[in-house]
Amino acid sequence: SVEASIPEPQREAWRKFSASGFKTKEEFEKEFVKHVETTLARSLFNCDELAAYSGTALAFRDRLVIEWNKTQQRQTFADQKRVYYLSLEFLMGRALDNAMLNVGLKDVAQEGLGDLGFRIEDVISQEHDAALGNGGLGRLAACFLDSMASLNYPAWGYGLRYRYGIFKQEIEDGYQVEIPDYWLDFNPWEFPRHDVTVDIQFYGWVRKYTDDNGKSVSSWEGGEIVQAVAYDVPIPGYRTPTTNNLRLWSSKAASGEFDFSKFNAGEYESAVGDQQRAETISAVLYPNDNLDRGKELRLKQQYFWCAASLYDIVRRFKKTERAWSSFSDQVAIQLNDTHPTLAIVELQRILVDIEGLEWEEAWNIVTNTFGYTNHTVLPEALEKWSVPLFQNLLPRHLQIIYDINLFFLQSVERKFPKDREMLSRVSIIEESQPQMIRMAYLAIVGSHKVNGVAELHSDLIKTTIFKEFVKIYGPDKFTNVTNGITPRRWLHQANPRLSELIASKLGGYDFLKDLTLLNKLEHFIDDKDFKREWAEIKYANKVRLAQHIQKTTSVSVNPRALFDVQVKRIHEYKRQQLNIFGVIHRYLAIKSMSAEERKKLTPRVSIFGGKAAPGYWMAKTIIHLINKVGEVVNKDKDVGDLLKVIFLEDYNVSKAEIICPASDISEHISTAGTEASGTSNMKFVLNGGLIIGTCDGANIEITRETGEQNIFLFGNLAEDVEDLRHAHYYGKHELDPELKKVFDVINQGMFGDQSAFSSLVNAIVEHGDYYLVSDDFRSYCETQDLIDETFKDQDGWVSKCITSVARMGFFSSDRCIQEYAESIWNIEPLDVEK
Ligand code: B1H
Ligand code: IMP
Repeated sequence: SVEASIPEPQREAWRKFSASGFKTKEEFEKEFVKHVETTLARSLFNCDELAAYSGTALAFRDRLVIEWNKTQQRQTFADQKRVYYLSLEFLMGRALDNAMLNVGLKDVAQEGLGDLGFRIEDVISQEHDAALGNGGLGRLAACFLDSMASLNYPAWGYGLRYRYGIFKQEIEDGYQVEIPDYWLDFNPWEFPRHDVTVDIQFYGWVRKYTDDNGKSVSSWEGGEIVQAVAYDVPIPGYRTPTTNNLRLWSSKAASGEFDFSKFNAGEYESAVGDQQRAETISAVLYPNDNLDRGKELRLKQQYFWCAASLYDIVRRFKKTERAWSSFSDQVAIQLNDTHPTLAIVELQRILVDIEGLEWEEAWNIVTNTFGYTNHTVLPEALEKWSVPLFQNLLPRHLQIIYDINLFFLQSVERKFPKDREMLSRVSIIEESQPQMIRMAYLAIVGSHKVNGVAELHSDLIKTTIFKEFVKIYGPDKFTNVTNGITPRRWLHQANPRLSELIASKLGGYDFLKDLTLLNKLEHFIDDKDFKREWAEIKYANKVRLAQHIQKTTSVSVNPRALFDVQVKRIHEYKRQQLNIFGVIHRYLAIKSMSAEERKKLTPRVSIFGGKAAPGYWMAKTIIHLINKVGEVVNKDKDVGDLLKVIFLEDYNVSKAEIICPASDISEHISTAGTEASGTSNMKFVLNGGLIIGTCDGANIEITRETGEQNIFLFGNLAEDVEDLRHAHYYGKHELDPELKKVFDVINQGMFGDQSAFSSLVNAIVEHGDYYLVSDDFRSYCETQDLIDETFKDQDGWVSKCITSVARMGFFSSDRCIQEYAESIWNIEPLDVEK
């Protein structure tokens, strides 16, 4: 082994000076000052809060790096199976607070920073969010990394190092404006590995020939080369030495590609142009949530990242000198949606074309290695790539896909000899003009397990989009792993006071490692002091959000009012339009109330936040309407504190950490059967808020766990959606009369030029109301009235919140990762005590 080859004296010298991290306040201060003075070349006299952030981050980074190196060595020595999580999105948010809490030195840093003249909250809030994702799917990947490290699984994340993450949102005149998110100016959390590079090929052609042994071989030749450079990000587990690695690939022109002949010929600009074209691949995250647009650059991103990751994984496997047949005993690869499906094809290509394995043997290895997670049933989000585009960019991969499809269809034919139609229904190639490659089908065929992300969703994929595949493979290939969230970030970090109160009752913070321990909180349901403190913490969190609202929107809201929050990507299926129409309905009701009636009404603050994809006009119109309603309502003296409407700009992970602890009610109101899971629903309940929601995604399991009396469910069921849409289509649905009144005032110009909102209204009145807003409007409004009534009994309300939190243990991403580990990856945690 490598170790044995290093002589003892050398090892001794290394051991002697091997770095060790700070533990005390003084040691922290020493590290901080050292970094500010030498790494940043600043001094006491120009150390502003940003410099203080940098100094603190660098001090903590050193600590992480020490454990990170040891973890990687430990995992290499242990030589057991690893899991690789391939995701085009990792929505990490800030790293410093998380690092401090996970290594257990936040108190030390707080005191140290105090000595040096800084408040830790101000220092923490200097950090720019790492926003390499759109929404739930990307944040799920980040929670999974936290859980895999906290549970000591040997796990790597692989992604792309976008220069620009999801855009920053500003609101101008009520409209969304997108600002580029350049986040890499100072990023102490990444380590460039200029020595870890992979050349990635595009375009070119396939040459077929017979080798010396008479074997027919395909070789991919010509085309362009772009270089992938690794950037590594340490992922610390909570109170464990395990610090895993997230490897992000950045693109640059391959060394041979900067064409010096062009340069010498005076074509400086075109030489630089080549350079820039290569860098474009990892330049920007596609800002679409639940939408596939089929752009060539996106396909390039996907192949670039899959090929670089596969090369790295195969290289690491080859160091073990095992037989190929043991590949899937050493390697599990999880595909976060279909975005990395090319990894399946790339592994098959490596094994067959480069390593010379027989097709069958290679394909066995491939299918035993991969697992595929589906995150959506929305047709517009199911990835398809046009065959001509693919043929041009990845000619050899297209051939391999054709072969995979051929062998697959042959096996289907053997199984269903009489059903010719079946073949075209399940073919990986859709016979359209042009032909399209169905990536979800390819992912199913190339994996040993396929899972959905909540029970309803996993049932739906088996009975709708993938039902033919259940017939072919049997039901066991399809399984459910309900999503989860990390309680470290979403309780302990976001809501430190609640976490502390819980710890005081449960006798410590073990619940952060085993969230089911929360169930002991039910013993305190009649404890008056406990409930009072609970309510005080919620109030303090609402005050903090109210201050943020005041600062960013100049609107004052009363923290005693009911805070009603809907923050998530803006999408018609998530139905922010239902919410804002409900707000208008409430506004009209208030305007027509007597003074007596007004006194009885529960004051409410309706808070919205979320980004619209830049090209999604309907979503942008919804944002516009929310803002215009806010302008009218918030300045209406007649209404005062009874109703306020707020749109929070630029919703992101760090803002979610302020918003989630401050809600009384949050809205998860998607058309039944459309939201695969949702994860913010879990975050809000874990922070002591209740939910208004449809019977969709994880709402159903939250109800199962917390009890029907603790959640406000409304609306039609998934099983009825098809019939309802049908009724709309044949004009058999009458617009809800209360909703009609809302449309009337919009059309009369109550919120400004009505033509700005006509598409939104017409989608419901004239174009079939695909998302069933009218069908659910009445039960939505009635349920909101019930919430008003329930909120009046504050003691009863707090009881519901405590009971719900006590029953949220199931939704830890630790539980979720353990399910993946046992039922899909077949991996064990690594003993870190040895
Ligand atoms: C989810 C996406 C998604 N599902 C395509 N699908 C994308 C699809 O850039 N693209 O092309 C980006 C994202 N995102 C979400 O995943 C679901 O809508 C949520 O319900 C779910 O909670 C989340 C995590 O499973
Ligand atoms: P890789 O698996 O070769 O990518 O290496 C990842 C990390 O594992 C390295 O940065 C080292 O910290 C560690 N590592 C790699 N090879 C060895 C080894 O032979 N012995 C111990 N640790 C190793």
